[in-house]
Amino acid sequence: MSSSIEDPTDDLKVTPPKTWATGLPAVTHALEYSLDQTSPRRTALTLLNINQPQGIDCPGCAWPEPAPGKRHKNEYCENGAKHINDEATSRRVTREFFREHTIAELDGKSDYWLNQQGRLTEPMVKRPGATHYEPIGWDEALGLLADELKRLDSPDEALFYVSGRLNNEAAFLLQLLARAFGTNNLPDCSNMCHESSGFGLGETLGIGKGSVSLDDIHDSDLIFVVGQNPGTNHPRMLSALEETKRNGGQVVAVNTLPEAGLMRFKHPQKARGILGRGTAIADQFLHIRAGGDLALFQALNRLLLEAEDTAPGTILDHEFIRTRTTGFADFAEHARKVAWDDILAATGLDRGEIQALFERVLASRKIIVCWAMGVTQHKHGVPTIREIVNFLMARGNIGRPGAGVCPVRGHSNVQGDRTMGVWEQMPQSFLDALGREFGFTPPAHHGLDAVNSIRAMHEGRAKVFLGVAGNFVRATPDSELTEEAMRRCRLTAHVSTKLNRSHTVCGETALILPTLGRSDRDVQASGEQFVTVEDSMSEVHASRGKLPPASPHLLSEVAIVARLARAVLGDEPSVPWEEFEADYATIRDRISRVVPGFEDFNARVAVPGGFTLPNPVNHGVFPTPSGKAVFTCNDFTMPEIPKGHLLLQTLRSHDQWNTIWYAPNDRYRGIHNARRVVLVNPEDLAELGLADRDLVDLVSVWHDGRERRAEGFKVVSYPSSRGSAAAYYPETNVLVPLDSVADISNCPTSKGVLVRLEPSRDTA
Ligand SMILES: Nc1nc2c(c(=O)[nH]1)N[C@H]1C(S)=C(S)[C@@H](COP(=O)(O)OP(=O)(O)OC[C@H]3O[C@@H](n4cnc5c(=O)[nH]c(N)nc54)[C@H](O)[C@@H]3O)O[C@H]1N2
Ligand SMILES: Nc1nc2c(c(=O)[nH]1)N[C@H]1C(S)=C(S)[C@@H](COP(=O)(O)OP(=O)(O)OC[C@H]3O[C@@H](n4cnc5c(=O)[nH]c(N)nc54)[C@H](O)[C@@H]3O)O[C@H]1N2
Ligand code: SF4
Ligand SMILES: [Mo]
Repeated sequence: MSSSIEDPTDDLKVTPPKTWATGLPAVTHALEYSLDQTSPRRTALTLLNINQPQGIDCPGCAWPEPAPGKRHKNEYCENGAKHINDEATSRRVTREFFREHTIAELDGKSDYWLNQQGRLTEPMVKRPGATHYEPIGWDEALGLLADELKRLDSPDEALFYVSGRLNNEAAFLLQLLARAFGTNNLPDCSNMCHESSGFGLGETLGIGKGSVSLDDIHDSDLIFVVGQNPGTNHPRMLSALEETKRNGGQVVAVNTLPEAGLMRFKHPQKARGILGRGTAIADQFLHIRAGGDLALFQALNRLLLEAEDTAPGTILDHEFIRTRTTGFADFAEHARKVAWDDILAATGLDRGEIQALFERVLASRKIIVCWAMGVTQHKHGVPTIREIVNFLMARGNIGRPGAGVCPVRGHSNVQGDRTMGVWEQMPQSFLDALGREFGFTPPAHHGLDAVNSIRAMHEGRAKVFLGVAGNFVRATPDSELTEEAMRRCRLTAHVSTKLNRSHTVCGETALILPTLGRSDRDVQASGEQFVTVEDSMSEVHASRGKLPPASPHLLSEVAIVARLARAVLGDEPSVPWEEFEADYATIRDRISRVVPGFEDFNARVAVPGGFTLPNPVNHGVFPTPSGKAVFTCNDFTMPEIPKGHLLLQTLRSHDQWNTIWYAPNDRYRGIHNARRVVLVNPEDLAELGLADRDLVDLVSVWHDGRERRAEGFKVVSYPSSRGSAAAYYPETNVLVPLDSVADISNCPTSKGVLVRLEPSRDTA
C-alpha cells in the first residue's frame, strides 16, 4: 500500500468480501503505510508509545484500553498505527508550497492529495481577493481573527466548531472562550455522529453516555453489535469480543452488510491470530434491511411481553421495573400492538431468525447492546435507541455487571469534548458552575449545532467560523450548499495538523493555524505538558506526545485558544489565560471545580491508566426529572423506498479516517483501487436493469427542487440487504440534503439517503 504524493489511478478490482478480519495482512499494511510516511525510527517511537500508560493516546477511535496491568506491549490495531503515522509523517507543507499553488488549484485536488502533502508548518493567511495563502505571524493571525470577532454585531454571528480529536484541556478553554465572548454556538462532529445516542439515552436513562466497562463486555452473556463495523472502525473491540466468547458469551451482529470483522477475527498480536483460523465472532448474523432496527427491537419487546404472559413472573425483571422505572404500563400496551407483517417488511428477516434471536435473549442473564452510525444516522435513530433501552430495561439489563448500553464512539476524545462543555445545549447547571468559577454570566439561550450553523452561514446570520480540529466542509452534508455557506463568511479559520478541503473552501479572509498533534512533544513555560482524554467507556487518562514537533513554528491547541482568548477578551484577572498556557495543570484545577466527576483531577489522572467517571445509572440512580428510568412508546416506522429507488448509506472504507482516505482500498469488502463505487444487491440490480460495473450517477431524491448528483460511480454487485446501497463518505456527502435529519437529534441522515441510479453523464 505505497502512498505516493500523487493520486492513485482509478482501476477498480473486486475480490470476494473477506470473511475474517485482521491477522498478518493487517500488521503488514499498517507498517507499509507507516514506513512510507516516515522513518523506521519515528514509526517505532509512535508504535512503542501508543496506548501505553505513560504514552500517547491513540488518535484513532474511542475504544478503551484494558487496565494498565492487562495491556499488551502492542496495544494498537492496524488502523491506529496507520493513523498515528499519518500524523507523524516526515512530509511537510511549507510557505513555498503555498506560493507554488493557488487556492483554486488546491481546491481541484483530491482529499487524498491534500492530506498526503504532510504536516502544516506555519500560520498562513488568505487576504480578501487573494489567490494564494501567504505566511503570517502568530500575533498578527490571532489579532486578525480577534478583530473580526469583535466587529460582529452579535456574538451569535460567530461559530466555534470542534472535532473529537481535541483534548479536554483545549476543549474546556474553547467553550469558555465562546461563552465568555457571549455565544453557545459550539457545533461539533458529535452533532453528525452520536447525537441520536445522546438524546435517546438522555431522555430515558438521564445520561447520554454508555453504561458499560470493558470488563462488562468480557463478562456478558450476549452482546448485540448493531449498525457498526468494528473490524474497520474499532478494531480492538474484536479482541474484547473474542474474550467474551472465550468466557462463554455470545455475539449477534445486526447489519445491512455482512462485515468481515463481524464474521471471523484473527488476533494480530498473538501467534494464534497470525497463523490460525481465528475466532468466529458472530453466533448469529441478522442481515437486516436499512432502517429496520427499530422494528427488530419492537419485535423482541413484543415477544418478551408475550412470553411473560405465558409464564408469569419468569421473563421480566419486575423488581427493576417497579422500583427503578416509569412508563412500563403504557409501553407494554403499545409494544403488544406492533404487527408482524410490519416487522417482517421493515427488517427483511424471517420469523424463524427473529425467534432464534429471541431464544438467545431468553437464555441470557446479562445483555449488552452496542451500536454506532448504522443506528444514529437514520431519521428514526432516537426512537430506535429508546426502543433498545426498553428492551434492556424489561429484563433489568441496565446498571448491573455484564449488561447495559454501549454506544461505541468515534473520535478518540469526542465524549470528553462533550463532558468539557462543547455542546450548543449544555444544561443550565453546567453554565452556572462555569459562570461561578470565572465570574461571568454565560448566555443561556441554546447555540447552533452543525446543521443550523450551515443554515446560518448560508443566510448571512453567521459570519466568522473557527474550526478547531476536523474538516467541517467535508464532514457536513449537502456539500455544494455547505461550500456556498463557507464562502459567504467574512472569515474562516482552522486549527489543523494537515491540509484539507476546509482550507481550500474558505471565507473572504482565511487562516490556517497549524498545531501540535497528539504524537508531538508539548513544552510550555512550566515544562513538558500532557493532555487528557475520555474514551467511550468514560475512562479519563493522560496522553503525552513523544516526537519532536513537526515544525518549530507550531503552537499547541491550548496555546492557540488561550492567546486568541486574550486577544478577544483582553486580560481579565478572573481568567488567567497566560497561566493556563504555561501550565495545563492549572486548567485541570478549574475543570475539577466546574465539571462533575472531576474532583481532584490532577491527582487522579497522575495514576497510570487514569480514572473512570462515575455513571449514576450503575448505582441505580437515573438523573431524569422523575429520578427514574423511562420506558417510552415509539411508533413503528420504516424508511419508504419507492420502486426504482434505493436507500443509500454513506460509510467508511477500511483505508480512511473520516474525511481523509489513505488508500483507495477497502480490503475486507474486497474493493481495490477505487472509491467511486456503489455496492448494490444483485437482485436489486436485476430489477433496476443494471449490471455489475455499469457506470452510474447517484441522484438524491428530495423535495426542495435542488439537484443533488454524484457522478461516475461503478456499480458493484454485493450482498447489501435488499433495497439498500452503500457508497463511501465524503464523496457522497453532496447527496445528503441539509434538511434530511434525524428527528429530535438533528443528526444528518447519512445512512438513509433516498437515491436513484442513472446512467452516468460522466463520460470520462
Ligand atoms: N479506521 C477508521 N476508524 C474509525 C473511523 C474511520 O473513519 N476510520 N471513524 C471513527 C468515527 S468518527 C466513528 S463515528 C466510528 C464509526 O463507526 P461505524 O458506525 O462502524 O462506521 P460506518 O462506516 O459509518 O459504518 C456503519 C455500519 O452500519 C451498517 N449499517 C448501515 N445502515 C444500517 C442499518 O440501517 N441497520 C444496521 N443494523 N446496520 C446498518 C453499515 O453496513 C456499517 O457496517 O468509527 C470511528 N473509527
Ligand atoms: N456522509 C457522511 N458524513 C459524515 C459521516 C458519515 O458516516 N457519512 N460521519 C460523521 C461523523 S461520525 C463524524 S465524527 C464527522 C467527522 O468530522 P471531522 O471530525 O470534522 O473530520 P475528520 O476527517 O476527522 O477531520 C480531519 C482533519 O482533522 C485535523 N486534525 C487531525 N488531527 C488533529 C489534531 O490533533 N489537532 C487538530 N487541531 N487537528 C487535527 C486534520 O487537519 C485533518 O485534516 O463526519 C461526519 N460526516
Ligand atoms: S481500536 Fe481505536 S483506539 Fe484502539 S488502536 Fe485501534 S484505532 Fe486506536
Ligand atoms: Mo464520528
